[in-house]
Order: sequence, then structure tokens, then C-alpha cells
Amino acid sequence: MTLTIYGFGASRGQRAVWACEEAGVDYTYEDLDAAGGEMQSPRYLAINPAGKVPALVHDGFVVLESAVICTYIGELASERGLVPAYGTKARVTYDQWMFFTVTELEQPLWTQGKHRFALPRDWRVPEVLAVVPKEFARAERTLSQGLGDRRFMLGDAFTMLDVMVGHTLFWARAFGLELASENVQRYADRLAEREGWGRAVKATTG
Ligand SMILES: N[C@@H](CCC(=O)N[C@@H](CS)C(=O)NCC(=O)O)C(=O)O
Repeated sequence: MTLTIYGFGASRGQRAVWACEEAGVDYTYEDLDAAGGEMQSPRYLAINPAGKVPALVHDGFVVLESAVICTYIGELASERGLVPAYGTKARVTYDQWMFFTVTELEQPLWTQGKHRFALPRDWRVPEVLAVVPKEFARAERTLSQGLGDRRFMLGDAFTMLDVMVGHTLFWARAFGLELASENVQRYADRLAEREGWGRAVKATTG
């Protein structure tokens, strides 16, 4: 089996690498030269026509979207219980928070990233940055209520959902946004201490 993850530095590619580290799945990490245009190269566009990362290629099968990639990796190591079984209520709750992470929690962060550096300069609208802390605070309050006093999003066991949520919380901290809720702060600290995350950081940013 060959499994390759495409990313660049501290991008969402770290989610896929962290997922492999937690699942004990062997992988090769390919760090693309984003500044040099490698994500828009014909070779990479043949893998992901959107020219975005992460992408995963597993024995020729392409998987896109970080939330789906993390779930796919978790299911490759099904014996580890990192993804609730399909058709269960736990899986519905897992999917619900996965969707919340990509459609709500990370969106203010992505707005900040796009309008600070990711979009071409003449597309950026600095005024939208004012809503970022407000929107993030609202999403974080929702997350805090969902997390409650659990160790991980779904209970005592770590799942791939924690990779997605955790990475997004680390991203918020890297962007200078406060985690206002104590339970979310403690949860993020707990995830940051995981060896799998440490190895993912080393693999992606050296
Ligand atoms: N929804 C996608 C978002 C992927 C994404 O936007 N990745 C960023 C890096 S973190 C990217 O490739 N940006 C390049 C661009 O927007 O052109 C996912 O979660 O995989």
C-alpha cells in the first residue's frame, strides 16, 4: 500500500498527517512549494483540480477535503476506533461536528487568512477582518457547549473529529484569537500534548 499526503508547511495538510500518526498508518508526506506555484502545476492539478491541500492518494485513489481524508485514514485503521461505525448515532454526532468545524468554526479563520495573505492583493477586503473575532467567538461558544466536560468531542476516546477540531483551535491560537471558554482551552492544551500531533508538526514544518 502506498499512501501519499500533499500539503505545505502549517496548512490543513497537517490534519491529514496528524490523522496518519494517530492511526499508525504509513504515509509519505510531500511538501509542495506553494510560493513557487507547485499547487497550480499540471502534475498537482491532475490530483486536485482546485489546486488546494490537503490531498491524499492511496494506491491511486484520490481523496480530497481534510475532514473526509481524516475519516478515510481512521477507517483504514478501523481496529483503533478512531471513527464511529457508519449507521450509529455516534457517527451522526461525529459528522455533525465535522461539518460544524469546516462550515462554522474554521470559516472566520479562513476569512482572516484569505484577506491577510492568501488572496491576490487586489481581492482583499480589509474591512471584513473586523467580523473575524466576533464570528469565531460565537462558533467557539457553540463548541464549548457541545464539548461540555468531556475529554474529547465524543467522550473519553480520541477520534478523528478531535484532529479536525484540535487543528482548527491551534490555527485560531496561531492567528492570535483567544479561546474564551475554559473547557475549550483545556481541551486544546490536552490535544497539543499528544505525541501524534508533535510528530505531525515535525513532519510538516521540521
Ligand atoms: N475545504 C478544504 C480547504 C482546503 C484549503 O483551502 N487549503 C488551503 C491551505 S490550508 C489551500 O490549499 N489554499 C490555497 C488556495 O486557496 O489557493 C479542506 O478542508 O481540505
